[in-house]
Amino acid sequence: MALLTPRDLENLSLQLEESDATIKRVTGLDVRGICEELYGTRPGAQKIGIIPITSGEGVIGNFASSLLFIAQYFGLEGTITEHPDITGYYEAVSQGADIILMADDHMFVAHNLRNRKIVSNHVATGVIYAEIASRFREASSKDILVIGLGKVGYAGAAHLVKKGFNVYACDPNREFLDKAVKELGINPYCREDRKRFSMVLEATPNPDTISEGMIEERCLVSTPGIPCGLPPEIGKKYRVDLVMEPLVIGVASMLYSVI
Ligand code: NAI
Ligand code: 0TF
Repeated sequence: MALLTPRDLENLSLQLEESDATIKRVTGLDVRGICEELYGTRPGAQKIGIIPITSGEGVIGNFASSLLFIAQYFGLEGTITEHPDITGYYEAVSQGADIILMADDHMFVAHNLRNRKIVSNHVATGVIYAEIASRFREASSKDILVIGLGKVGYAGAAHLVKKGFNVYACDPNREFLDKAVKELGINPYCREDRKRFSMVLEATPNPDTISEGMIEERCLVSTPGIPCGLPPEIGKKYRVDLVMEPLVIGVASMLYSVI
């Protein structure tokens, strides 16, 4: 799995400002508004304890400080523990943290110690990017394409099915595709179908996953994927609205979902 780099997390506030402006223009709500409607929650007096984790590839520069920025941006009080790992966990709980944020190379979780809700970044990210795609004000139908049915894409597809959308999906991993067809009832999609979409959730770690025949002009592509799956020249030619950001939107979804 490709991990975030300190460079991905540079200028996070500017990246957020740009995505939020696009989200507001295409859906009518900003990230905060979408999270409030999606989860029916609002940040209150909860304290966020952010614990750096050294296992695997170790601590990522700018990661903990980015989480602190996000917590504060959404009106929550946050602290980064002085120590990492178990000592940091002890420190956060002793200092009265209500919600713990921590990540190793495989799992990134928000755990509310008061109401016991826990969520993974994969699920929260899939759900919010799917929600954003599904709120496209200029959508031509209720058909929506999900590209990639891994941890993030599957959660997004499940959310869209639950919301009553006609979900089409593709993944070269046949097992993942069959599982989604069987469990969620989605429609398998292949390029040869020549069907085009005005709403797309892209959730792969690969570039160039979107080709010309898949999208309508002036469509919305909502993607947490790093790098971006939409080739810039296609984005320009089809005047695509693109929502893509490396951390804030997914973490906002994590926080609102456990509050
Ligand atoms: P994953 O590895 O579990 O799933 C990716 C899926 O994409 C796989 O099933 C793979 O077969 C499929 N895929 C690859 N190429 C494809 C193509 N051309 N067409 C269709 N499907 C294709 O990855 P995961 O955890 O679901 O993450 C997806 C992406 O989202 C990664 O780039 C990850 O770094 C990123 N991510 C971003 C977050 C954010 O906040 N922006 C949060 C979490 C993940
Ligand atoms: O890089 C990742 C995920 C993040 C998804 C959010 N976009 N792709 N996970 C590794 C996080 C490791 C954090 C590290 N252990 C630390 O600094 O605590």
